This record gives sequence, structure tokens and C-alpha cells, in this order.
Amino acid sequence: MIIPRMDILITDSTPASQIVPASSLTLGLPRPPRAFYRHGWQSWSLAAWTDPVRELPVMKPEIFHSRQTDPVYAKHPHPNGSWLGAVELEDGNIVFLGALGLEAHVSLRGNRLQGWYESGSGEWFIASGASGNELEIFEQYASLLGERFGRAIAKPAPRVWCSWYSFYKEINEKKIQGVLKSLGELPFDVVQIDDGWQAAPGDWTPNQKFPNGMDGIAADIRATGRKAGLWLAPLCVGETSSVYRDHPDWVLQGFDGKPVQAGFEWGGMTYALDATHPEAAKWLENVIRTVVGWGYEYLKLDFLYASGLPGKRHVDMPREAAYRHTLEIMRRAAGDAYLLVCGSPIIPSLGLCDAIRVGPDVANSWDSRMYSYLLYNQTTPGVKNAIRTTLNRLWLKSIVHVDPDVAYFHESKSLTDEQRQLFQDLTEICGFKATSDLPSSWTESERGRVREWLTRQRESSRIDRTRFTVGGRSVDFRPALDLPPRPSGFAVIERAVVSWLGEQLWALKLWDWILRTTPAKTEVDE
Ligand code: 9PG
Repeated sequence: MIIPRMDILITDSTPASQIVPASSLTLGLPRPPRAFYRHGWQSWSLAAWTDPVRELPVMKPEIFHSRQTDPVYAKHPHPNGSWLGAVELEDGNIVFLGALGLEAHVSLRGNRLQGWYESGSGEWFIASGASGNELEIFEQYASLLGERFGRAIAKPAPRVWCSWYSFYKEINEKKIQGVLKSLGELPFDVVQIDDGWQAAPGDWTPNQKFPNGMDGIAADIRATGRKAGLWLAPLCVGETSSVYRDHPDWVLQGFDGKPVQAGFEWGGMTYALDATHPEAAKWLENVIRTVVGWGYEYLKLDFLYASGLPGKRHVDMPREAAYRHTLEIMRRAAGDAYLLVCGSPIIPSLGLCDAIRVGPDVANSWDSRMYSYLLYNQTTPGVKNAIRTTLNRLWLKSIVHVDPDVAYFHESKSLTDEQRQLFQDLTEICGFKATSDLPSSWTESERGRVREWLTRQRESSRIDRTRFTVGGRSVDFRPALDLPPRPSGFAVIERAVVSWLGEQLWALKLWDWILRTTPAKTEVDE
């Protein structure tokens, strides 16, 4: 059946909400919009209320588009977002358009809100209402997504200690054992080992820094009464990995016949696993079964966007359907393990994971002029970027655990007490508490605060788009929500220079080398 394109004029007599099937549709707005809600494709991509008239500058460097946003729309000339979009009209009323299927995109052109499916057709949820109904409309959308894709919020989210911001890739068995010692009795449910344990991206076996194997360190974690957690990026295949050398046909091919690049990471180029290839699917299943067999009951599956990139697949299917198929394979292989997906397309992950990272990485800093303003890249690490996008994705909370990334507790010069507190409040609102501070760096009073944070369950409620009450205290996230202005004046030249540098593979390799050879900033007690 061919479902036509559709034009709907939103008027005061349009029903408050309706569901219509269409391959593409246009909503005529009754009044000009004054804000557009854009929703980024994957965990790290920007979700924010934006200026409807001026499209945001193109995010730089472009070499990172496939890793940080949906590369298909990274240069789209109009305000746009993945699956859903909304506008706030001049009178404060809200008009919402959200797809209930995969491969859908929404864009705003003047007074028209347009939605389309990249292939085929599907349902759309259309809603309008007064500004006071905004949160309810997003909730309704979430509920419909939950019906179609599945919900996963039966149990509370675990409380996690994650190794990333203490050690970055410089982890080893001794450091993790040191952490277990200094965590003592703090009530963390999971100790999760992050990036740095693997032989190579694609070769998911331990490197020499874990001489007792990943099963050995998992047993050490479990001996403390906690679950062991492990990070892996199973859909990224590095050019130096044996899996790429032996099976170059298992990676996604571009329409130009070359392998699709999934991003420069871990010192080299990575390619996207094509799990529509039955042999690659078997390999993937085996990777997940193996790590679960080592004793890991919590998996952080990262860089998952790779299998949703455009390209020619072994079995021809739309790209988000292919991603979902790939996640299904991992879900099945993981059994009862808790799955946190990261760097993952949002809607196609629903129902197949326990938690989704819903914003970019934090950093022990608020914001970066170079990344946020000059490169206009809001997917880069920073507490402000993480709060902004997470807050604009909170509506997902009724159907999946939402991970805002980790809270900081130890004092530092780069975050104010208020900024640290704001993020701690966000973790309570999300109901997902994780930290990555080095436990031995906590003072007695910081340790006390961590214990209290882990133990308490404070009521939180949302007042409007930016304001909440958390445990009776009012919290306003407005300081994190604005977007920088467009670079102007001399900054235009600065932008051109740093963007150019960022596009050069040699510069990226040099930067990677500098990071790898700079001694880690933290030392753990042994
Ligand atoms: C390990 C890290 C941590 C972290 C993840 C992810 O290029 N990027 O846009 C980009 C964004 C995030 C990122 C890496 C690269 O970090 O979010 O928690 O696990 O990987 O490498």
C-alpha cells in the first residue's frame, strides 16, 4: 500500500493529538515559531531548544560527523532533528511532530514543520497544546514509543563506579584493585571497567595490562559483593585488528566501494561491523557471550552508531533497522546482563537495552570556548553540554533508564561547587547515579557526601522546562541551557584555522600521540 504525503494545517480546532501514517508530512503552523526543539540522532548529539530562524553553524570538524551526529543531515540547511521535532509558537503554544518508526527526520522551514521517512512510511504522532502541556505531550510520545518498541524500567538503575575519568585509557589490573580497596563499603552496585583493557578495537581480548585476564579482575570485583561491568565498542572494527585483517568483507561498504569510516579512535581508523553478514553476526554474538562468560553482568556498549551509518549492507535493509537488528543480536547474547548503550541512535535502541546514555561526556570542566564556540560542537565533553542535552531528553525516562554520565564529588578548580551540585542533582532526577572520581582522592567529607548521595532517595519533580524541585530544594538548569552565539569577527578566522587542523588526519594522529604519551594525571594508592 502506498501511503501518500500529507499536508495538515494546524488550527485552533485541530484535535489535541492524533496519529497518522505517512511517508512524509507537512504541518502548517498557525503562527510563526519562536523556538525549535531539535533532537540529535545519537547519545552525544545535541538536543536543545534553538532559534528557529537561524540554523546552527555546521559542527566542526566534519571528519567527526559520523561519530557525533547523523552524518546524513549534518549540513542540512534548515533546523532539523532525528525522529521528532517541536516548535513553540509566538503565543507560547506547542506543536509537536514525532515519528513512531525508524529512519525518520523532522525539519522546520519557515512556518512549516516537515517530517519524512528515509524509506517507506510509518506513523506520526502529532500534538498541539498550550505551553503548560509541553511536558505532557513529550510524555505521551514516550508512552507511544514504549508501546511500539518496549519499555525497560522495571528495576531501579544500579549505582555505578566507572573507571573512565580516573584513568582514561591508562587502566590496569593493579589500579582497579586499588580502587576496590579504597571504595571500601561504599554502596556501589557495579564497578565498571572502561576503555583501555582491550588488545585492539575489534580484538576484544585483554591486553598485557590485565595479566590475570578479564575474568580474573571480574572475580576481584565480584568478591567485593558488587557486579562487574565492562565497556566495549563491539561494532567498531579497527584497521589494525585481526578481525579486520581476516574479514574485510564484514565491514559496512560505502556507496563508493570503500569501507565506511566509523571514526578515528584508538590511534587509527575504525570501520563499522556489518552484522547483516551472518558470519559477522556469529562473531558478534560470540564476543558478547565471551565477556558475559568472564563474569560481567553490566555491559556498556559504546560507539554503537557505527552500524546505523549509511552504506551498502550484506543484506539490504534500512540503516536503523540494521542497527536494531544488530542490537537484537547483542541483547540475545547478553542474557540477563544489564545493557547500557552509548553513542547509540536513540529511538532504535528502545526496548533492547536497559539504559541509554542520553548526552555527551562530562569533563572536569564546564565548557570549552574552542569546542563549543569556535567549532560549534556541542557533542564534546563538558558538564554544560552534558546537562543541556540530557535535560532535553528527560522525557525518555518513563520508558528506559537515562544515563546522564558521571557526577563529580572531589573539589577542583575547574568546576564550581554550584556546577558540581547541578550535575549531582541531575543524576538524582534521572535516577541513574554513577561517578568516576578516584575514591582515594576523596576527603572524608567528600566521601561522606558520596555515601549520602548513594543512599538517599530524594523526591524530585519537574516544574517546567528548566526548573525542578529536588528533595524540597528548587533547582534551575537554565545556566546550562543556552547555546553560544555564532562565531563572529576575529573568531571566524580562528574557527577556520582550528577546523582546518581538525580535518587533518596527521594532526589527529599527533594529538592522539601527545595524549597517549602524557603521563596520567592521577596515581592510585597501591
Ligand atoms: C571511552 C569513552 C567513555 C565515554 C563514552 C565515549 O568523538 N566523540 O564524539 C566521542 C564522544 C564520546 C566518547 C568518545 C568519543 O566517549 O561516552 O563514557 O566510555 O567513550 O573511549
